[in-house]
Amino acid sequence: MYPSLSVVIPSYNEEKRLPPALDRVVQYLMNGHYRDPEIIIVNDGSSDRTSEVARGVAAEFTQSNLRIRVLDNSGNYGKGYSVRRGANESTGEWLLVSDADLSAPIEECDKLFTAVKEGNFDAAIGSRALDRSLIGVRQLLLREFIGRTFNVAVRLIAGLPFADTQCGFKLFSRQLARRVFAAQSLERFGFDVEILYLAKKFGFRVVEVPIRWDDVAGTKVATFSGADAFLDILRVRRNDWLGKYD
Ligand SMILES: Nc1nc2c(ncn2[C@@H]2O[C@H](COP(=O)(O)OP(=O)(O)OP(=O)(O)O)[C@@H](O)[C@H]2O)c(=O)[nH]1
Ligand SMILES: [Mg+2]
Repeated sequence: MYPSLSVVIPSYNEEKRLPPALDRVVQYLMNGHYRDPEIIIVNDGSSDRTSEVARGVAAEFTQSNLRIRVLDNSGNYGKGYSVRRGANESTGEWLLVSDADLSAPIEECDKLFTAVKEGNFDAAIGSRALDRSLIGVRQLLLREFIGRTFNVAVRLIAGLPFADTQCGFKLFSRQLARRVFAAQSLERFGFDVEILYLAKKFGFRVVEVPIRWDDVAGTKVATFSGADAFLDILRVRRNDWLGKYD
């Protein structure tokens, strides 16, 4: 029996990048081999027409077996908040969290599934760092440098074994998602680190998988939020010391 899959897409001011991305995700799920496919777009207080364009696409599929739902946050609460909300409201046995720009082509989801199946893992996370020959369009050098530095900090401070925790393309089992998102406290860009830290703490098995990736112009991440993510690594350690995850 094929697994059921929910795709969660956190979206902040994505009126331009979301429609072509949704087209591709819809194609993938309609031609694919998943039972009960579902797409959940979490609109995080966008000031543009993200919600309207997403609802427009959803309306085209009300008669099909593909469910498309749009959740509107009442304000801009963060990517971490939005992913948690989408995860909690999704129903699939498996959950793919994907950025709205589809820098990781949706077809790479096959690779994540192959990896979890072969090794009996609870999650597979897409990685830009394991095989850089798979990167087509690279990020600006400064961005890439900050990303690498961030991941060194994650390894040193949070003790995680991964080369890239921040890639917006991750597959979680329902069991892992239920447990980990319930314990999540960080709601902005450091949440990936917390999720992976909690997964490890709770004994789940996570595999990092090299994927194809192309930078797409139009970033929604301000430099300041990037800096705050560094503090998030420390917050994870502090929370654990304080016993907040027990
Ligand atoms: N919910 C929510 N999502 C956000 C916010 N800012 C960005 N996002 C989403 O997070 C995802 C990643 O944002 P991007 O702008 O693609 O980030 P990026 O700068 O390209 O970062 P990389 O793709 O890792 O290089 C997209 O789906 C955004 O819509 C936010 O404040 N809230
Ligand atoms: Mg991006």
